[in-house]
Amino acid sequence: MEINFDGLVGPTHNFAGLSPGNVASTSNKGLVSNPRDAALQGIQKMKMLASLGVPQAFLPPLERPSLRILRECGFHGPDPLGAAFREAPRLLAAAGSASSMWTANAATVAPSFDTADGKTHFTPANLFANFHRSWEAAETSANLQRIFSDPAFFTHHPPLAGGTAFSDEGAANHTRLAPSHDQPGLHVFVYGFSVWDASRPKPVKFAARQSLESCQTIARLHGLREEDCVFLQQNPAAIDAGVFHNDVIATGNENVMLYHDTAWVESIDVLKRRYEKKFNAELGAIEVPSSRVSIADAITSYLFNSQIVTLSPGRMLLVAPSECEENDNVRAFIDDIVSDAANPINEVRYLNLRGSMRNGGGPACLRLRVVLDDDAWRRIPEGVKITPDTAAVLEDWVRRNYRSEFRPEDLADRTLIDETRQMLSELTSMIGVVPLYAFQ
Ligand code: SUG
Repeated sequence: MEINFDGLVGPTHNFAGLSPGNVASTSNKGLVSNPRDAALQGIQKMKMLASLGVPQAFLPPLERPSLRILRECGFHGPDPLGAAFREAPRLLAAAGSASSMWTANAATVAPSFDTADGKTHFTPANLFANFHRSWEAAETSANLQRIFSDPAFFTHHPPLAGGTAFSDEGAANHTRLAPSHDQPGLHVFVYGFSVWDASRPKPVKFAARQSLESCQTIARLHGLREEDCVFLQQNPAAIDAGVFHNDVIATGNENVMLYHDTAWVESIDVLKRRYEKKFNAELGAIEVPSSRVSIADAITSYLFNSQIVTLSPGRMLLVAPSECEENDNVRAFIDDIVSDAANPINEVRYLNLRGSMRNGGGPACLRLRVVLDDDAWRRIPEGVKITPDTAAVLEDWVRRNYRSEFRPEDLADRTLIDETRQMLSELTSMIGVVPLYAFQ
């Protein structure tokens, strides 16, 4: 079964405008955020999916603001937050960003039946493309090892080294296709640039975040067979329009691939052929033409950041952000998908995830997909699994602890360190996975 591990929105969720090439992040810079609402919206999504019988878990937020980051950058004094605010405000914004909530960027995952050693493999994304996100990798890696802790089932690789040449953004640029989740899959890796092949086209306005060579390295490390991997290049013009990850322009589930006609340099035929060859079955390719949904509509609505989830064999649900419902072109296209019996998507639910959306994070950004069998799922700590009880405990914890207003400059507030540490300690004891936080 496929389990969604959603990132819990952290208490310092704010709009610092840190991600060039991510239209929402840059255009909402400086807005006042509401971390409490954003976290509750995320929990609402988890509850909704769990109530439909889709297994659901969560990954805890990283500690932010992080004194470790500030100290590693030379702020050792009694008030590192205040000093960084005065001398290096962008550094403080990075040390305070709640960006670990977008767990589609936490790692790339390969299920046990696809890998050479028969274990589930994880490579945490190094996130080298953005300074504020590059700090996540080490902590995310430690947390994944605590949650997927049994070495008989799980293999953890370190985040890729090698600097920006091996830039990796994790599952946001990776889709696993298969007739059903419980079968060996076809791994679709999407990259934005190649370090070593100068003939590949490049975006001109924004930097591409994922290299071909990082994708190939992950496939090798995970022990995937060559014939089970497809490498597609993101269309550089789409990156320049604001498509900073593949999951902003395409999404797949089992035998379905929903994609915009501007998504890749290669034609969909490449993928169709590979799918057919491996599974002796047809890929359910749903193309969204620019004539119906422009690339600008795709980016503002985040249609392709919807989650497609299997409710029962051959029955899929589209979990779309409410921005899709508000856009006439997008809503009309979704209505057509849902009413077309030729594809298995026969239901849509629109969710309000505005807090995360304003930083360029839709439903699919907020989750890391992990395919596990029952035995492996039993190895996961119960405290991170979403049930009506754990969801109620989490909601209560958020309501009691989160601020309802947060400005980027609030990161300079010296009381924030104790405030976040106290609440994260409480979360750790609720989850029962110790120690999640080093509090250095
Ligand atoms: O990396 N935004 C994130 C959004 C990540 C979305 N993830 C996926 N598409 N899978 C990013 O650009 C903005 C933070 C700020 O500006 O305060 C940010 O990091």
